[in-house]
Amino acid sequence: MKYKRSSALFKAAQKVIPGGVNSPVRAFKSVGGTPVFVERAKGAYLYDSDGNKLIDYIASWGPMILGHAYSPVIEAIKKRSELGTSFGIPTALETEIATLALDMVPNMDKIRFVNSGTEACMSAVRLARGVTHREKIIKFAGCYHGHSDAFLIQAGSGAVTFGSPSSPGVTKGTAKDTLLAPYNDLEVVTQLFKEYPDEIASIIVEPVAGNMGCIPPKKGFLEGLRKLCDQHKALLIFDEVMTGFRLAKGGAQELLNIKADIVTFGKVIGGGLPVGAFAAKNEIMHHLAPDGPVYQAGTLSGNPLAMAAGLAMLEALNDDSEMYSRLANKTKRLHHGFEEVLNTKSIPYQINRLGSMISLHFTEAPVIDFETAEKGNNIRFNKYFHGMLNEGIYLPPSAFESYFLNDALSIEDIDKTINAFQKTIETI
Ligand code: KE4
Repeated sequence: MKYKRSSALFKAAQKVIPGGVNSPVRAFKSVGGTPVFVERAKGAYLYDSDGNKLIDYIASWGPMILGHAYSPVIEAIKKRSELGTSFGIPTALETEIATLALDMVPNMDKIRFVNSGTEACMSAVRLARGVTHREKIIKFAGCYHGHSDAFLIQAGSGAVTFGSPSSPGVTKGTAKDTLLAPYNDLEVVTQLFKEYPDEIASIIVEPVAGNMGCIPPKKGFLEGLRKLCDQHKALLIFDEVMTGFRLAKGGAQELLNIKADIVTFGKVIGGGLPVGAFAAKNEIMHHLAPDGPVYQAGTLSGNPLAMAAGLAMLEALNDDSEMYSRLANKTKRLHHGFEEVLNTKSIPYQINRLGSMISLHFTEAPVIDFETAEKGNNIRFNKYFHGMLNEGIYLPPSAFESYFLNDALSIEDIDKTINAFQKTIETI
């Protein structure tokens, strides 16, 4: 498929926007080639600027779980916009969506809305530090919690890995307070608590990792983190920006039956508009301004349009108890279809899947953390990505991303995707 118009649009964008995009992954740097520009989308389909119709497997990186331009959300936005788009004054609507979200998610008493997943995670860490009066946090290599300085830290050297900035502009002072451990590795976490007794405010973790491809937690991993936090009086933050309202109504806490102390949200909770949120029990949330001293604020936090979109989305999810099993079954069908194709070839591969999150890795060994994810054959992945795009399938443009299925995908769409894979596999 030629991408003449997208290339022209990309050139124009590069003149006025850094890298031509407002978020780096969209620039196709990791898979090469020219990024596709999209004109519109409806249901499971994207319509790009070159007139191609593509089956979408990123769903805007998660939010479009019921498909694009989902009518109840569109109607809610239209209706609300006529009442004014932003006030900076409380509205009853914020209480409505907060109440519904807290009904759907277990174990939380209060929720604060912000404008992105980054803001939610950044605020959650500040809250944990404010509550515990401790400064260090533990995160896991390959987990992504947004672009706040404390998270842009890569593993240093040595078994007990010290953080070092993974981006210019992040100071060594910041990095020293972020400790790294490999995902699914309780040993290193245990050792970090020994190395830094009473200094660790919290562990922040993606309960199901989605930023190294999809990596489910090993049996006992999250339970182990829960135990270590209880032992050392640190707070366990579940970053559910991806998994929240996607894996189940109550997210990973419900599906995996583990209680976090603070949970962050994004993506689905905003129905496609900019919304993040973080939630906790009263005894933690009462530390947050204006009740308590931990400061956090935002001009557009609780924005009525975004709240209207999010509320319509959550209402739809709350009313359709079959949705999650339906979506998980579609993901399973895709998984088995890919496996059937791959088993006719001698290409090493791993497929990781949980609920409607899935990823394909061209590698021999099981993908259980960032190190094993990095062993994937990227050249092969890039050929796979472009091959599928040429067949009209839009996958995440990076081997280190989860696919996000949406409920507008039909069985026919899934089977078309499997057929596209059958053709593509011959070329890689
Ligand atoms: P945002 O600030 O992008 O809304 O959320 C940051 C974030 C936090 N936590 C998790 C687990 C996340 O996956 C994200 C953002 N996800 C990426 C996709 N891997 C967003 C895509 C992008 O950066 O453009």
